[in-house]
Amino acid sequence: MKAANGHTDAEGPVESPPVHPMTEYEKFLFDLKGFFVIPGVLPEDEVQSVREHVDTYMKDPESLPEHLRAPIAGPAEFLVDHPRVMGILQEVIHPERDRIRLESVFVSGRSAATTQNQWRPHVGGTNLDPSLSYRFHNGRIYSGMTRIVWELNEVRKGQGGTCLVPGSHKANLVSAQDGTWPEQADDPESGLWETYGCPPGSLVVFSEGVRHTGSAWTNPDNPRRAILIAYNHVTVRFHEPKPCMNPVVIGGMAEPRQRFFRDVWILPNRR
Ligand SMILES: O=C(O)CCC(=O)C(=O)O
Repeated sequence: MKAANGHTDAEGPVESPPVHPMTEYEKFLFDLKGFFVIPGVLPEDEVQSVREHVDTYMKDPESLPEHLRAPIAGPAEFLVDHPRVMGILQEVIHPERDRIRLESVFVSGRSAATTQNQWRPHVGGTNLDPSLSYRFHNGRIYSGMTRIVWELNEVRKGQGGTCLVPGSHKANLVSAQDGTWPEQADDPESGLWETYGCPPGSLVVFSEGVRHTGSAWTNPDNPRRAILIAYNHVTVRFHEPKPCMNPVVIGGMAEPRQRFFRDVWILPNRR
């Protein structure tokens, strides 16, 4: 028998932990715009311990035991399958947790002192590549690569958060895939770009198919500290594996979380 929300393996059904379901309004926003923000998901104590870990990882990774040398290890490991994230991914990628992979992670640490040109718009337009596709079929969303951003510091609107073109994951007449995305639309002043402000511990969710870019961090009071995680359907992979997500780090995680880093296949050998 198969668990409602889980998978079946040699040891029998594996129950998935409970998730916090995505709301109907969040689904509406994700379909309409390709992204949405949930302010203040993490309480202050969690933000603080994750931020401390990320700061150490950025500044002095060698001081961490080898299995904790990754942005989502140790005190940040719980982010891998945070119930708020799983509620979203199980709605937009696949209802079964085992059909979801975590394929890439990095830290964005831009600041007013060090920021360089971050304006590098990419993706956008209906995309048929499986990893960047966004489709709606038979009443449900099928999102390929889906980006989860944990903003650990305050983001002031227009001062360095991710910028996105709402609805661009579904644009029909132009596509970044075939090089027809208009240059005019990429101008930061084109009026097409949207961004956000949010308190520490907020969650930004977007389809990687949305045209998006980083932007210069101009807030002098705090740098950006964000963990950007890419999830995808288990049958596809877009990113080359990150060196930080190596067997030592993955092996240090709780077993159910290790499953997010399985190889890219579903069907086991039967003969
Ligand atoms: O750093 C950012 O705000 C944007 C990140 C980005 O471009 C991406 O996730 O592909």
